[in-house]
Amino acid sequence: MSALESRFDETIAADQRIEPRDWMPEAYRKTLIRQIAQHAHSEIIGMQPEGNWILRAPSLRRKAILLAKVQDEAGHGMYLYAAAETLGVDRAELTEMLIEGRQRYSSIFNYPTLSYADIGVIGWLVDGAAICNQVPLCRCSYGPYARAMIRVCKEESFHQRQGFELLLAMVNGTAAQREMVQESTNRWWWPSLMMFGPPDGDSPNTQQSMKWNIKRHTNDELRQRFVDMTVPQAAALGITLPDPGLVWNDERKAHDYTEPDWSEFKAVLSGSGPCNAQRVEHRKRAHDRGAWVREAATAYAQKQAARRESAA
Ligand code: BYC
Repeated sequence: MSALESRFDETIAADQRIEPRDWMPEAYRKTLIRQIAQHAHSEIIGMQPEGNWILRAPSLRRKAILLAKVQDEAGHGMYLYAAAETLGVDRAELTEMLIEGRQRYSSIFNYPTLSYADIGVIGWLVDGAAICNQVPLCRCSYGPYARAMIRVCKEESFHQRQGFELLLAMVNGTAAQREMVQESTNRWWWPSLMMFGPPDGDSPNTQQSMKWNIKRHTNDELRQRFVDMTVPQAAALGITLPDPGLVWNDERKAHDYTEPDWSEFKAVLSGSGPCNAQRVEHRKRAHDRGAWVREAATAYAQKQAARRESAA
């Protein structure tokens, strides 16, 4: 083993951070690029289902909150692309890979938003699941990713609270509004459980990622944490989670729950979810329409650089 490899192993064993200029095994770099890029793409694609409701928000207050949230997601995507760039990849290259289907984004964003209750339920369940998954990533061994996660998690907590607050207003409204919240919860519950990834036995990356201190918990551990956290919140809303198998297990001191339909998860990952084609097409269209902005910014930067050079 080389001195560089030993230093890397010692840093990981001491639970310290790897920084961009440190030597790292190629497989560690690749795993991080895969996960961080997928995470960045999720933030960017995740703007679509919620953005769909900005023009139809029921009040100015709701519109301002939703606009701020969607803008935050864009910011998260930017921090994460910047973190990925410290590993030697280029943001333009990552965007190409997303558009060409060579990199993934979270399965959850391939489901449609059908009512305004979905905005609340996404905040509550989807951001709630994201927080559960991402708080441990603040302790990830790769410095730039861990630091990006600290800020992202703070903003996600606000997102979760705004979702819950919207739902509280709806469940205290009319019977029709309560029904909207229940119907939306019924649709988003199972895809939210799938966000944590396949069951541990079918997760090819978990073991190695945990050895490298990239992941701190397995997919099933985090899913369980999410279920346990969500049950009392559903009770506070007076909403039923759509799983008759969801019961407290006093021996395990945790809830038993029914596994989501993993064949649906596989289908969504392989491109046949309800909105896969629409999401990628929309991203491609927005990227193509932004070409002139990128060209103008590059031309401006080149001109400034030439000016500085001739002044020197
Ligand atoms: N969707 O070995 P595994 C958000 C893939 S929240 C799609 O367990 P790993 C937001 C996985 O990539 C969402 N693909 O993988 C919230 C692998 O395929 P590849 C974003 C999934 O990496 C609100 C294969 O399945 N959060 O952004 O150890 C508003 C086997 O899985 C999914 C993150 O990305 C999935 N749900 O663990 C707006 C968090 N699950 O790559 C935005 C960071 C698994 O080998 N990521 N796959 O072809 C992680 O924590 C981990 O990457 C995962 C998966 C837990 C997701």
